[in-house]
Amino acid sequence: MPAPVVPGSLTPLRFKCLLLTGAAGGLGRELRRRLKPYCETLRLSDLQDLGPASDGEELRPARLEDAAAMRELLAGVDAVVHLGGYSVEGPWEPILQANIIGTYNLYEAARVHKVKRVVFASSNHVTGFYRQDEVIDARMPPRPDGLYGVSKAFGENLSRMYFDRYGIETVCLRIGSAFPEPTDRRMLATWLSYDDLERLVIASLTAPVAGHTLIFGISDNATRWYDNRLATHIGYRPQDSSDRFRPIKEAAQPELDRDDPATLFQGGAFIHLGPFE
Ligand code: NAI
Ligand code: 15L
Repeated sequence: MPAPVVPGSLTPLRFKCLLLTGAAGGLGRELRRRLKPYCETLRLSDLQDLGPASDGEELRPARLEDAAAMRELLAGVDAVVHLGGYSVEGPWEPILQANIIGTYNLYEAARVHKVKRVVFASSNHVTGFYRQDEVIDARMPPRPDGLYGVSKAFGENLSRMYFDRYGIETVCLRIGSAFPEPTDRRMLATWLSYDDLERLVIASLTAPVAGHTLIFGISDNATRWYDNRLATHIGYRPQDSSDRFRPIKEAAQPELDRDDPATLFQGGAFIHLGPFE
């Protein structure tokens, strides 16, 4: 096992004001403590309670679908890590509000305030209908496995337009499964450790030239469905691997049902979810 990352040790302090959206969520809570050492002010936003502010933190509750609030939120920000949004397959309306209207509001505010770079939390579900026996790269067309995946594909395309028209750089992280450890056999391929998440976000924030880049967010897992060679300019080197969990996960789930599409497609169980209306 590699030595754990000491937060703040990957690069010298870089940002006067870094905005983290979705800061009350699972990954937001993790990145909150990990990103603080890299900035003078870490501005935290969510619609849920963010708890008390620590030194150097600024709490700014906001709903992504509130354009005026987003306009205020991005004032004075150097860069954004955009995690906020509806984070699983679900009904159309909240996905529309948070992931489509909300992401548009974020980029419009970024344009107005001349923010230079965004790290956007996209998802493996943009390409969830590729099969598990295919290895895909960022040039292959999206094949979303549901409305959630479509909304993340929208964010990827929207951010490309904001780069081409206005020069706002975005690194879209097609995150696999970022959890403390893999919870099932599928995650042996999709797992991203929290330390590697920090490495990926810091590399994306600090790469000298990021342009508009799609990168798959996974650890150095032996089994993987994603080829990141088109994104080596970002300089992300995963150091964890799901391999140490393999024996226990395979023992817990020895048989896979080959007739179940969730076993065949990369999106796993998401492909069964819905419709919700
Ligand atoms: P999460 O659901 O725990 O956190 C999302 C946060 O966004 C929540 O705190 C929620 O309150 C906030 N949010 C939702 N709707 C909002 C709105 N309308 N206005 C303001 N805030 C709103 O999700 P998690 O796991 O922390 O994921 C973070 C991001 O990464 C999400 O965008 C998710 O889609 C993406 N992602 C996460 C993966 C993972 O394995 N955890 C995998 C792939 C993508
Ligand atoms: C995602 O996009 C979700 O946000 C996360 O909760 C996991 O379900 C992950 O994908 C996954 O595919 O494991």
